[in-house]
Amino acid sequence: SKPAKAVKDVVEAAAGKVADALTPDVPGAPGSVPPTVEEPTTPHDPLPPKKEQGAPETRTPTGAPTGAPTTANGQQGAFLTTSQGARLRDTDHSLKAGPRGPVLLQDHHLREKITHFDHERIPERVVHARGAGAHGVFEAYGTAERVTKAGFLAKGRTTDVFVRFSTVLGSRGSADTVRDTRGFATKFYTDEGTFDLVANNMPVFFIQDAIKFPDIIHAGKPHPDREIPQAQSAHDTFWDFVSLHTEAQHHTMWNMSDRGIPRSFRMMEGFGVHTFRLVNAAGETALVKFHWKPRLGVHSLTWEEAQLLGGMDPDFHRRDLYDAIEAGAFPEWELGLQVFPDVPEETFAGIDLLDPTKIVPEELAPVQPVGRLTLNRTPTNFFAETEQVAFHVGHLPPGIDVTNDPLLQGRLFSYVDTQLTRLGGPNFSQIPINRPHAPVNDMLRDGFHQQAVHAGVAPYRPNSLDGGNPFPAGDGDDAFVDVPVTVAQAPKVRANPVSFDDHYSQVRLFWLSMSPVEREHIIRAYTFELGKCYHQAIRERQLQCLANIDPVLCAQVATGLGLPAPEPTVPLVDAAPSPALSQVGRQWPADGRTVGIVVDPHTGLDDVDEVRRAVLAAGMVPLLIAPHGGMVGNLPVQRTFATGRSVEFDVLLLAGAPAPAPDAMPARDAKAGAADSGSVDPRVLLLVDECWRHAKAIGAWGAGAGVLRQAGVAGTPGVVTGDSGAEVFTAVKQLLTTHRVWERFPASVS
Ligand code: HDD
Repeated sequence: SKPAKAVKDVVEAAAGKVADALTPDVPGAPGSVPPTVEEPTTPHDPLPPKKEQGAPETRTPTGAPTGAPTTANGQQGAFLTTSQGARLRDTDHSLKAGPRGPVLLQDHHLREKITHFDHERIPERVVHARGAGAHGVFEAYGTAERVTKAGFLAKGRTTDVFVRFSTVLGSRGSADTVRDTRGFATKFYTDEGTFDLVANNMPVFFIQDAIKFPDIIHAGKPHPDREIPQAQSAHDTFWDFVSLHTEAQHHTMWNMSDRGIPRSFRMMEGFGVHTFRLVNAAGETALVKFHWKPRLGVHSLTWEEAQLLGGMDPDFHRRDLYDAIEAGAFPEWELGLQVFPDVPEETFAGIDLLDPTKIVPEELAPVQPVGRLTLNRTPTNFFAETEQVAFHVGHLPPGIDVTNDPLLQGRLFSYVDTQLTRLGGPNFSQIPINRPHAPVNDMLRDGFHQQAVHAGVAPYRPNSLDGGNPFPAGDGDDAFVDVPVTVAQAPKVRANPVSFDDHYSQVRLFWLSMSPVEREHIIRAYTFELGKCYHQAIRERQLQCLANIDPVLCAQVATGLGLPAPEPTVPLVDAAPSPALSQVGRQWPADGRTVGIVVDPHTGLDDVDEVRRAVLAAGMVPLLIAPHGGMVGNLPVQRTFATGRSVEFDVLLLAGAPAPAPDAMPARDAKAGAADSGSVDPRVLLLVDECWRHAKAIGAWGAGAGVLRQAGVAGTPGVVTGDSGAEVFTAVKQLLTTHRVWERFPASVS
């Protein structure tokens, strides 16, 4: 893991940058710079791109840059031009026969501008349409050298990466915080060819054979008649499918768990799901599963927060990722490997390694760290990079190969195929974000959107006309290795191995590995989702699946639905729980969290600046919440009672007890006729109430402590008071290491 000093440096850098970002340029404010407003009328060259904005260079077959201009910066010179570079005087008026006359067909600028606009959209991804990307770097520890010859995993090697996170079901404009699996796709631009690790935040998949992929996606997407619901699994077709294809029950349970509603992309694990085959320099092979482990730990939203955020900030995860990177709080993950001997049965501890609905518990095969990923740069242009990036599970460097997992085999076909429609032809690898950083010398030619000007006359092998170029790599030339596994002589069948028939034992393992509070969340999620189904038969069929997982789970969901709980139809097998599956009970770094500080402009401001600085020094982001915008004392206000809602804070601090403002909503207590109603702004009471319900730490000092009493939460677990802001923040910081204060809600299931 990261050396302590490096962590400190990052945190300090983050603190400095956040502080800078939060200091407004208010004339007269201490340290402010008077604004220089320039009218945008004087021609000047466009702002230079940030130095890191350049696309990977176009390279010659020998790897030397061609000197061709990068296409990342499509803005050159000071003047507006046509697409052909002719300068334009006017782009606001079409060419007409007199000011009141009809528009002339000869207006080539008008036609070019509108035609291009008409074709700006491309088809969204058929799955994973909603996403957010970031650039970064991967540094290898060298610990994988024993099992793979992949150069990017050699000790000390650093490799540029681009990562795209996504939801699966929703359209491109859907909300970030829906209950769904998250994609976690990483493009490693290695100097031996691109490696795409196209992963999810869950280690298992709904189906065992790629031939069912269109079916599960048709079932999960909105109903074909009305195209609702958007980005939801809480509907009949989804539950119809997963209750009929019981292999889906394991992945479904992950979705119903807190993993389905991550707090942040920065706080998600990633899993390559399939077993891959590695080969080392000596030609020895091993089977592996890839894991991403976030430095900040795995944390989730509560379901109510996720729902509120869907309306209040549908871009919550995207914003969180970009804000963190731009504040210098770079998200980090370790890449880890679970390594298994490459035995002919392709099993480990009795678990079939080719079955993508099964995990190997980390307690049986520890995840061994092999390198660190740091995301340190946001994209310059969403469309050019995040939208056009094209991942493919078949983009593999020497040292990594596939296995016969039937889900992986189908994916090997689908990922190139889908880009042909989405990116309009076979040359998508030439789009800047997709260009390999290794020299490319293929014999692929022509096609839509060809960017390369291929020289020579003989794109075939062998040839005598181009001097024999290009040449196949020989031994010692670091070529890709197709591991020569023996393919069994077997009859052609449409069938799965018998071991694939076990659909329940690992779902039960997951359930048994959850803490009581996580089990409660799972019960509520199933009850909510099935409660949204219209068809009684589907609810009953899914209850039968739950009965085959656990009687308590089934009984509680059945009670919520008002249906009888069925008896299991398969024996319930008790496996030893896997603590690694639970998110609760461990402590994690708390940096990168958002701290809301409620201030009263009239009193209690003395401590606030000190607390704000302590928050920054802890690598967290303080947001001051006040009745009005602008400044309170000499401090900038980031949220008002009108613009701020509890869901954007991980913790709430109360430095004061602001009285109701004229624009406040009616007080709850006023309705109830409570004696002390009206002394605190009801929006502050709502903030406290929601933070409390969402199990967030709350701290107060001075007049703030009175707010806790009025909100009825004083003295409850995770609600801290003290003599000074510094003392309270220290206690709250400690609470944040476990992310939530679940002790507030004694669990009813064990
Ligand atoms: Fe897939 C996109 C992950 C099974 C077919 N998939 C896609 C993305 C991720 C995954 C993260 C988004 C990539 C991006 O950000 O551009 N998919 C997975 C995982 C799977 C999986 C972890 C199982 C272990 N996928 C899967 C199957 C098929 C596909 C079985 C088809 C047979 N997936 C696609 C696709 C997509 C895609 C249609 C849509 C957009 C794209 O590829 O580029 O080809």
